[in-house]
Amino acid sequence: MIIRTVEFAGSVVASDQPLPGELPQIAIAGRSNVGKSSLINRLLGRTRRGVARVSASPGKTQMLNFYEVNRSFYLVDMPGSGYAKAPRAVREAWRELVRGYLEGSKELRGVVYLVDSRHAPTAGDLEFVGFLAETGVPTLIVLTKVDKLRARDREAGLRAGLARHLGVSEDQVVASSARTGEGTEELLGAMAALLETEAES
Ligand SMILES: Nc1nc2c(ncn2[C@@H]2O[C@H](COP(=O)(O)OP(=O)(O)O)[C@@H](O)[C@H]2O)c(=O)[nH]1
Ligand SMILES: [Mg+2]
Repeated sequence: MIIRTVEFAGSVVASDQPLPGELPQIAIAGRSNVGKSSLINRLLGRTRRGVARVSASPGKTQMLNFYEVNRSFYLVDMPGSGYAKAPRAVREAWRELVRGYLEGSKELRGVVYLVDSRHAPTAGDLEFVGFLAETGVPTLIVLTKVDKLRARDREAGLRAGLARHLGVSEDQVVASSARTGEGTEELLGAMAALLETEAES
């Protein structure tokens, strides 16, 4: 997939709010600081002037940001998970927004879920991926920041181990680095494949 145009299309702050338009969507999610903004900028080819802000104060944004790509689909930037140390009310609002969107959007073609390659998946990661499995939305898992791993850790069956841990198949897992660009083409290809499939219902 070649990225030709990217335009901010709007934000959604409540699950009963209409989406910015009717185009098919790929959503991207992961807990705060996992490297989501960096990866979005890498995917969309904006390493210098970012479309998604790399956060200085992570975890603040509680909205879905829609970026219209190639006038043909939305990449939806989901807020960092509400499982961390956020106050209960913030976590509940997050859950309602994210679950409402994932369950309700008719044009959602897939979710890209990010996990930090240096740590085992958290309880929040497991819960989120479990929820995706329940809703049946096609899921890609991206291991982030693999440039930070030592070579021997990389060779130790990282993708297979994570796939087993999360209960997904190994070919759903992409190793990536926003720093080196590793995995970008593979992920764009997988996203293009999801966009080619028809919505299920
Ligand atoms: N080494 C390395 N650092 C990264 C990578 N991606 C993100 N980071 C760093 O991780 C931190 C969080 O990144 P950010 O994209 O804001 O994460 P977000 O909170 O998930 O949007 C920042 O300091 C980034 O520079 C990567 O691929 N490699
Ligand atoms: Mg961010």
